[in-house]
Amino acid sequence: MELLNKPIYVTQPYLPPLEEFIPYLEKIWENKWLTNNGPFHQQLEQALCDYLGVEHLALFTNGTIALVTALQTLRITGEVITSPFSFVATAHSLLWNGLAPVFVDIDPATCNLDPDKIEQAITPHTTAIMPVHCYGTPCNVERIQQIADTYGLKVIYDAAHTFGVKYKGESILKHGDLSVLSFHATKVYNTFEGGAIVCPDAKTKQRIDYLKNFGFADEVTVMAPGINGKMSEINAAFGLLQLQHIENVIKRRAQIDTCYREQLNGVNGIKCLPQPSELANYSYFPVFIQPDYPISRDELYHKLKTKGIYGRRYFYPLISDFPMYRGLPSSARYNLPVAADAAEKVLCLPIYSSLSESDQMRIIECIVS
Ligand code: T4K
Repeated sequence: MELLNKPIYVTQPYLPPLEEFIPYLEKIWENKWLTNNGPFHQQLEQALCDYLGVEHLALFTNGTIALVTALQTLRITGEVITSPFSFVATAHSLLWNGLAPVFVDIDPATCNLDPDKIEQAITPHTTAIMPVHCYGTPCNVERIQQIADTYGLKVIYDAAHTFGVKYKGESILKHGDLSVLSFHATKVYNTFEGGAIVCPDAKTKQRIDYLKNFGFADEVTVMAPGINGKMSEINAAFGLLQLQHIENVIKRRAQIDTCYREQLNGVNGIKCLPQPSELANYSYFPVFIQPDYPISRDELYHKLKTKGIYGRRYFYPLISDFPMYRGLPSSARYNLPVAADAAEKVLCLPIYSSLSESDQMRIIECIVS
């Protein structure tokens, strides 16, 4: 018997019917090729380029190692401007490379880096900007590129939330020098663990491929101190299967997004981000709890929890408040008022393709009542 009111998490991974995965496993068993650029890995790289509409894509074991490698690919040094309103992996990828994060405040309308505040953070040591397309909402890519061009900076987008998102009719992943995706279990498109770097040319792709394979260019040549960032055949095979279902997954997420917007529209003290105007992926549904809502954000978070509804405060605390970052001059509260306000008010509501209508109504009732 199914338990009444089983927990509702902020997300649940989409899993295709198990029997659809068996033929992939049989093939792996038959090939005895488990990792290191195997046949499924090669197929998935091509299939993702086709699906996403990008030229070159290198698969990774996860998004964090992909971010670390992206910075090494472009030989970034010194200071990197980034967002404090993100998952901690964004800034950790800088520390893993011995780089200094410089946090810049966000735009309240998007939760992305505020382009108006980037220039004042640039110093002679700045070499790159690492913006985040937070919740899958595209950054102001034109303004960011303009600033990067003016100051000779590289742009690496943390595009972990941005699978399949289009901007002005084209993949958002085409902007900047590199974009990094995450295929973690909690993402719209998942390979259990996984990630990728999207790059514009074959030469860069080759450097990325060396770097993710210990730096090996051939059996006896090591070009750089690379890491082991390779995706296995099991993950790649699962990725191929997931791609067959992705349209339906995103369609269902869109319905859930619409339902939240309709039902929460006009509820005092609940603010949503604007509805995305172009092809979105509905990866998160953040709401911002305002002072005129009857209880605080944390009280609502706990109230939902007592009913088995596990929303998440993405992204609270701010990255700049974690111990390894809070001593940085750019982490000062007065430098990041908008991000600090968002972190205090945000609550991401459950959104995933298998969320039932009745469970969504339970969530909404709990917020409205
Ligand atoms: N940049 C950005 C902007 C990111 O958001 C992320 C990852 C990265 C970089 C790094 O990419 P990866 O290296 O992860 O590929 C989760 C994810 O672990 C993380 O991937 C993600 N961002 C972040 C926003 O969320 P947690 O600590 O909140 O995950 P966890 O384990 O608490 O899971 C959340 C809920 O999901 C659970 O309450 C239940 C559900 N869940 C989770 C897993 C793992 C499942 O139902 N099944 C599962 O297998 O970080």
